[in-house]
Amino acid sequence: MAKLDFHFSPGACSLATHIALEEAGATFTPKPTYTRKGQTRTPEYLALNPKGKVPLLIVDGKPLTENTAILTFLSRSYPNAKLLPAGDALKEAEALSFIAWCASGVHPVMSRFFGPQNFCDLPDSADNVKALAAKATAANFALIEKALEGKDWVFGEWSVADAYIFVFYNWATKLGLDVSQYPNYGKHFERMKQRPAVQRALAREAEALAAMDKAA
Ligand SMILES: N[C@@H](CCC(=O)N[C@@H](CS)C(=O)NCC(=O)O)C(=O)O
Repeated sequence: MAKLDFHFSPGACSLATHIALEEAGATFTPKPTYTRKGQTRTPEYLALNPKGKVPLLIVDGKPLTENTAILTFLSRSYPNAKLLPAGDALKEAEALSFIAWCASGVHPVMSRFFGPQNFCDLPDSADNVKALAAKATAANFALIEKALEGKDWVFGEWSVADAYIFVFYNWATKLGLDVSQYPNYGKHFERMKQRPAVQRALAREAEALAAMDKAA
Protein backbone atom coordinates (compact mmCIF):
# COMPACT_ATOMS: atom_id res chain seq x y z
CA MET A 1 0.00 0.00 0.00
CA ALA A 2 1.14 3.53 -0.74
CA LYS A 3 2.32 5.83 2.06
CA LEU A 4 -0.35 8.48 2.59
CA ASP A 5 -0.04 11.91 4.24
CA PHE A 6 -3.38 13.67 4.52
CA HIS A 7 -3.66 17.46 4.87
CA PHE A 8 -7.03 18.62 6.14
CA SER A 9 -8.53 21.61 7.92
CA PRO A 10 -11.13 20.85 10.60
CA GLY A 11 -14.67 21.17 9.21
CA ALA A 12 -13.52 22.05 5.67
CA CYS A 13 -14.44 20.15 2.49
CA SER A 14 -11.48 17.88 3.26
CA LEU A 15 -13.87 16.13 5.68
CA ALA A 16 -15.26 14.20 2.66
CA THR A 17 -11.82 12.74 2.00
CA HIS A 18 -11.22 12.23 5.71
CA ILE A 19 -14.38 10.12 5.99
CA ALA A 20 -13.41 8.16 2.86
CA LEU A 21 -9.96 7.36 4.31
CA GLU A 22 -11.60 6.09 7.50
CA GLU A 23 -14.25 4.10 5.63
CA ALA A 24 -11.48 2.52 3.53
CA GLY A 25 -9.57 1.53 6.67
CA ALA A 26 -6.53 3.26 5.15
CA THR A 27 -3.35 3.80 7.12
CA PHE A 28 -2.43 7.47 6.80
CA THR A 29 -0.60 10.25 8.61
CA PRO A 30 -2.97 13.10 9.48
CA LYS A 31 -1.48 16.55 8.82
CA PRO A 32 -3.85 19.17 10.26
CA THR A 33 -3.46 22.34 8.16
CA TYR A 34 -5.74 25.10 9.38
CA THR A 35 -7.02 27.32 6.55
CA ARG A 36 -8.13 30.14 8.86
CA LYS A 37 -4.65 30.38 10.30
CA GLY A 38 -3.11 30.76 6.85
CA GLN A 39 -1.42 27.36 7.05
CA THR A 40 -2.39 26.55 3.44
CA ARG A 41 -0.59 29.71 2.26
CA THR A 42 2.88 29.13 3.70
CA PRO A 43 5.76 28.68 1.20
CA GLU A 44 6.19 25.08 2.43
CA TYR A 45 2.55 24.20 1.83
CA LEU A 46 2.37 26.04 -1.51
CA ALA A 47 5.36 23.99 -2.67
CA LEU A 48 3.17 20.91 -2.16
CA ASN A 49 -0.08 22.44 -3.41
CA PRO A 50 0.28 25.74 -5.30
CA LYS A 51 -3.53 26.13 -5.12
CA GLY A 52 -3.21 26.67 -1.35
CA LYS A 53 -6.19 24.45 -0.56
CA VAL A 54 -7.16 21.33 1.33
CA PRO A 55 -7.65 18.43 0.88
CA LEU A 56 -4.17 17.39 -0.15
CA LEU A 57 -3.19 13.74 -0.16
CA ILE A 58 0.50 12.95 -0.58
CA VAL A 59 0.74 9.50 -2.12
CA ASP A 60 4.25 8.04 -1.85
CA GLY A 61 5.58 11.61 -1.94
CA LYS A 62 3.38 12.72 -4.87
CA PRO A 63 0.75 15.41 -4.13
CA LEU A 64 -2.82 14.73 -5.21
CA THR A 65 -5.41 17.51 -4.98
CA GLU A 66 -9.17 17.91 -5.58
CA ASN A 67 -11.75 15.88 -3.70
CA THR A 68 -13.07 14.41 -6.96
CA ALA A 69 -9.67 12.97 -7.88
CA ILE A 70 -8.76 11.89 -4.35
CA LEU A 71 -12.08 10.13 -3.78
CA THR A 72 -11.73 8.31 -7.12
CA PHE A 73 -8.16 7.32 -6.26
CA LEU A 74 -9.22 5.97 -2.85
CA SER A 75 -12.15 4.10 -4.40
CA ARG A 76 -9.80 2.36 -6.88
CA SER A 77 -7.09 1.74 -4.27
CA TYR A 78 -9.43 0.17 -1.70
CA PRO A 79 -11.92 -1.78 -3.84
CA ASN A 80 -13.15 -3.86 -0.90
CA ALA A 81 -14.40 -0.72 0.84
CA LYS A 82 -16.81 -0.05 -2.07
CA LEU A 83 -16.38 3.72 -1.81
CA LEU A 84 -17.99 4.23 -5.23
CA PRO A 85 -20.18 1.97 -7.36
CA ALA A 86 -17.83 -0.15 -9.50
CA GLY A 87 -18.03 -2.69 -12.30
CA ASP A 88 -20.76 -0.90 -14.27
CA ALA A 89 -19.43 1.97 -16.38
CA LEU A 90 -22.66 3.95 -16.32
CA LYS A 91 -23.22 3.61 -12.56
CA GLU A 92 -19.61 4.62 -11.95
CA ALA A 93 -20.02 7.66 -14.22
CA GLU A 94 -23.28 8.64 -12.48
CA ALA A 95 -21.51 8.59 -9.13
CA LEU A 96 -18.65 10.69 -10.53
CA SER A 97 -21.19 13.07 -12.02
CA PHE A 98 -22.68 13.57 -8.55
CA ILE A 99 -19.25 14.06 -6.94
CA ALA A 100 -18.20 16.51 -9.65
CA TRP A 101 -21.40 18.48 -9.05
CA CYS A 102 -20.65 18.57 -5.31
CA ALA A 103 -17.22 20.03 -6.08
CA SER A 104 -18.23 22.44 -8.83
CA GLY A 105 -21.91 23.21 -8.16
CA VAL A 106 -22.56 23.01 -4.42
CA HIS A 107 -19.25 23.82 -2.74
CA PRO A 108 -18.41 27.06 -4.63
CA VAL A 109 -21.84 28.48 -3.85
CA MET A 110 -21.43 27.78 -0.13
CA SER A 111 -17.92 29.30 -0.19
CA ARG A 112 -19.66 32.65 -0.66
CA PHE A 113 -20.97 32.47 2.94
CA PHE A 114 -17.45 32.09 4.31
CA GLY A 115 -15.85 34.91 2.28
CA PRO A 116 -18.50 37.21 0.77
CA GLN A 117 -15.79 39.87 0.23
CA ASN A 118 -14.11 37.53 -2.28
CA PHE A 119 -17.23 37.65 -4.47
CA CYS A 120 -18.15 41.34 -4.28
CA ASP A 121 -16.09 44.13 -2.74
CA LEU A 122 -18.67 46.91 -3.04
CA PRO A 123 -19.32 48.50 0.37
CA ASP A 124 -22.05 46.80 2.44
CA SER A 125 -22.54 44.05 -0.14
CA ALA A 126 -21.85 41.04 2.14
CA ASP A 127 -25.50 40.51 3.12
CA ASN A 128 -26.58 40.52 -0.53
CA VAL A 129 -23.87 38.02 -1.48
CA LYS A 130 -25.01 35.76 1.37
CA ALA A 131 -28.69 36.12 0.43
CA LEU A 132 -27.94 35.02 -3.13
CA ALA A 133 -25.80 32.15 -1.79
CA ALA A 134 -28.73 31.08 0.42
CA LYS A 135 -31.05 31.03 -2.60
CA ALA A 136 -28.65 28.96 -4.72
CA THR A 137 -27.89 26.64 -1.79
CA ALA A 138 -31.61 26.05 -1.25
CA ALA A 139 -31.93 25.00 -4.90
CA ASN A 140 -28.96 22.62 -4.51
CA PHE A 141 -30.29 21.19 -1.24
CA ALA A 142 -33.66 20.56 -2.93
CA LEU A 143 -31.83 18.41 -5.50
CA ILE A 144 -30.01 16.50 -2.75
CA GLU A 145 -33.32 16.05 -0.90
CA LYS A 146 -34.78 14.51 -4.06
CA ALA A 147 -31.71 12.31 -4.58
CA LEU A 148 -32.34 10.83 -1.11
CA GLU A 149 -36.06 10.20 -1.62
CA GLY A 150 -36.97 6.69 -0.37
CA LYS A 151 -33.29 5.82 0.17
CA ASP A 152 -30.83 5.76 3.03
CA TRP A 153 -27.90 6.66 0.76
CA VAL A 154 -27.58 8.60 -2.51
CA PHE A 155 -26.76 5.52 -4.59
CA GLY A 156 -28.66 2.94 -2.55
CA GLU A 157 -25.48 1.54 -0.97
CA TRP A 158 -23.26 3.89 1.02
CA SER A 159 -20.67 5.71 -1.11
CA VAL A 160 -18.37 8.72 -0.85
CA ALA A 161 -21.19 10.79 -2.36
CA ASP A 162 -22.76 10.48 1.11
CA ALA A 163 -19.57 11.72 2.74
CA TYR A 164 -19.52 14.75 0.43
CA ILE A 165 -23.11 15.85 1.08
CA PHE A 166 -22.52 15.36 4.82
CA VAL A 167 -20.01 18.24 4.62
CA PHE A 168 -22.60 20.62 3.17
CA TYR A 169 -25.32 19.85 5.70
CA ASN A 170 -22.73 20.27 8.45
CA TRP A 171 -21.87 23.73 7.06
CA ALA A 172 -25.56 24.63 6.77
CA THR A 173 -26.16 23.84 10.46
CA LYS A 174 -23.05 25.81 11.49
CA LEU A 175 -24.17 28.76 9.34
CA GLY A 176 -27.67 28.62 10.86
CA LEU A 177 -29.38 28.09 7.47
CA ASP A 178 -32.98 26.90 7.54
CA VAL A 179 -32.78 23.18 6.77
CA SER A 180 -36.34 22.34 7.83
CA GLN A 181 -37.45 21.75 4.23
CA TYR A 182 -35.01 18.87 3.78
CA PRO A 183 -36.18 16.03 6.05
CA ASN A 184 -34.52 13.26 3.99
CA TYR A 185 -31.27 15.18 4.10
CA GLY A 186 -31.62 15.77 7.86
CA LYS A 187 -32.14 12.06 8.49
CA HIS A 188 -29.17 11.27 6.25
CA PHE A 189 -27.03 13.61 8.38
CA GLU A 190 -28.06 11.77 11.57
CA ARG A 191 -27.50 8.39 9.90
CA MET A 192 -24.01 9.46 8.82
CA LYS A 193 -23.14 10.46 12.38
CA GLN A 194 -23.88 6.88 13.49
CA ARG A 195 -21.14 5.44 11.27
CA PRO A 196 -17.98 4.59 13.21
CA ALA A 197 -15.76 5.88 10.37
CA VAL A 198 -17.53 9.25 10.43
CA GLN A 199 -17.21 9.39 14.21
CA ARG A 200 -13.46 8.71 13.97
CA ALA A 201 -12.97 11.45 11.35
CA LEU A 202 -15.05 13.96 13.34
CA ALA A 203 -13.20 13.13 16.57
CA ARG A 204 -9.80 13.63 14.88
CA GLU A 205 -10.94 16.96 13.41
CA ALA A 206 -12.28 18.15 16.78
CA GLU A 207 -9.01 17.16 18.43
CA ALA A 208 -7.00 18.99 15.75
CA LEU A 209 -9.17 22.09 16.14
CA ALA A 210 -8.75 22.11 19.92
CA ALA A 211 -4.97 21.70 19.57
CA MET A 212 -4.76 24.53 17.05
CA ASP A 213 -6.92 26.84 19.17
CA LYS A 214 -4.71 26.07 22.18
CA ALA A 215 -1.58 26.86 20.18
CA ALA A 216 -3.00 30.25 19.05
N1 LIG B 1 -12.01 22.15 -5.72
C1 LIG B 1 -11.35 21.85 -4.47
C2 LIG B 1 -11.77 22.90 -3.44
C3 LIG B 1 -10.86 22.94 -2.28
C4 LIG B 1 -11.18 24.12 -1.37
O1 LIG B 1 -11.76 25.14 -1.79
N2 LIG B 1 -10.79 23.99 -0.10
C5 LIG B 1 -10.98 25.05 0.85
C6 LIG B 1 -11.56 24.49 2.16
S1 LIG B 1 -13.24 23.96 2.00
C7 LIG B 1 -9.64 25.67 1.18
O2 LIG B 1 -8.65 24.97 1.29
N3 LIG B 1 -9.59 26.98 1.38
C8 LIG B 1 -8.41 27.64 1.83
C9 LIG B 1 -8.12 28.89 1.09
O3 LIG B 1 -8.76 29.16 0.06
O4 LIG B 1 -7.26 29.63 1.57
C10 LIG B 1 -11.74 20.42 -4.01
O5 LIG B 1 -12.86 20.00 -4.28
O6 LIG B 1 -10.90 19.73 -3.42
